[in-house]
Amino acid sequence: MEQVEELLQGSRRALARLISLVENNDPRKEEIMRQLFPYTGKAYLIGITGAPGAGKSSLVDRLLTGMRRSGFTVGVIAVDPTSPFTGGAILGDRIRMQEHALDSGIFIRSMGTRGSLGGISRAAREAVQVMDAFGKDIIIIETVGVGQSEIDIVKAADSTVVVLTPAGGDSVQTIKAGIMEIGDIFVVNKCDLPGAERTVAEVKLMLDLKEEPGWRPPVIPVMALRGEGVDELCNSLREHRDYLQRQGLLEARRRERAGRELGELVEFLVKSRVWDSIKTQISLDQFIEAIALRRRDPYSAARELLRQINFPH
Ligand SMILES: Nc1nc2c(ncn2[C@@H]2O[C@H](COP(=O)(O)OP(=O)(O)O)[C@@H](O)[C@H]2O)c(=O)[nH]1
Ligand SMILES: [Mg+2]
Repeated sequence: MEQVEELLQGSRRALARLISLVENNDPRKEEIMRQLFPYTGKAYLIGITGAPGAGKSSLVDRLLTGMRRSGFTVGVIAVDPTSPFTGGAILGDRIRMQEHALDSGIFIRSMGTRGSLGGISRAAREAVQVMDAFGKDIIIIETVGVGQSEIDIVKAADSTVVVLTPAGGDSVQTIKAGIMEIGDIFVVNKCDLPGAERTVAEVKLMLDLKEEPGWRPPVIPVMALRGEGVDELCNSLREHRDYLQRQGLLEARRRERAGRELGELVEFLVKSRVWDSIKTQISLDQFIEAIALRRRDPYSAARELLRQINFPH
C-alpha cells in the first residue's frame, strides 16, 4: 500500500492518515496492520493514567520537553472519552502543546470515544503500532483511569505511571483498587496544593503493605505546572526500563501482551463474523419474543442460533 510506503519513508501525513484508517476500522486496516507489523516492536511504551484533571496532559507536555532534549522522538496518544473534543483538540488546544506540534520529532494524536467500534483499547493499541512502525522511540499513551477499557490500554504499556493528586481531606484509600495494581511509578501531582506530603506518605505506605519482591514503585511529588519533579520522573522511567530489561521482564511483559492480544483478536473476529452472519441469516424477533415471554431460555436460544449457522456450539 502506497501510504504504508510513505509512512516508512517518514511521512507525517501518511502517519496521520493511517491512524485515522485504523481508528475508523477501515476495510484495509487488516492489510495495513499486516504490512506494518515487521517494523514494530522497537518503541518503548509508557502509559500515563489518572483521574480527569489530575494533570496528565500537563505532565506529558513536560515529559516531551525532557525526552526531546535527550534526543528521543516521541508519539503521544491521548485517549479521553470524557473529553468532548476529538481529533487533536484535547492536547492541541494548549499553547505549549502547539509548540511541540511544530517539532517534527513529536506526533500527538487524540482519541475520543469515536472509532470505538472494536473497542477504544484496540484502536489505541493499533495507533501505537502505526507510530511504532513510523519509528518513534517512545510512545506515551495518556488515558483517563476511569473504566476497564482504560485500564486495558495501560496494560499494554511497558511502564505505567499513575498520576494522583493531593487527597485534601480525603484519604488515599478511596483510590480505585485496580489503579494501584497497575502503577510502576506513582506521581503525586499538584504538590503546591495542601495535603501533598501526606498523600505521598500514604501512597508509600499502601505500596509497602504489598511486600512484593522485585520492583518497588517510587512515589514522586511533582508540580507539572512548573516542571518540578519531572526530572525525577524521567529518571524513574529510565530505572524501571533498565530494571525490566535486566530481569528479562520486558520480554516477559511483551510476550504476555502478545498472548492477550491474540486472544482478544480471535474473540473479536469470531464475535463480529458470527454475529454478522446470524443477523443476516436469521430473523431474531421470534427468539427475542420467546425469551421475553419466558418460553425459551437465552442459553438454548443462543445455541440454536449458532446451530442454524452451522457454527460449533
Ligand atoms: N495547582 C496545580 N495545577 C495543576 C498542576 N498541573 C496541572 N494543573 C492544572 O490542572 C488542570 C488539569 O490539567 P490537565 O493536564 O489537563 O489534566 P488531565 O485531565 O489529567 O490531562 C489544568 O487546569 C492544569 O493547569 C500543578 O502542578 N499544580
Ligand atoms: Mg488530558
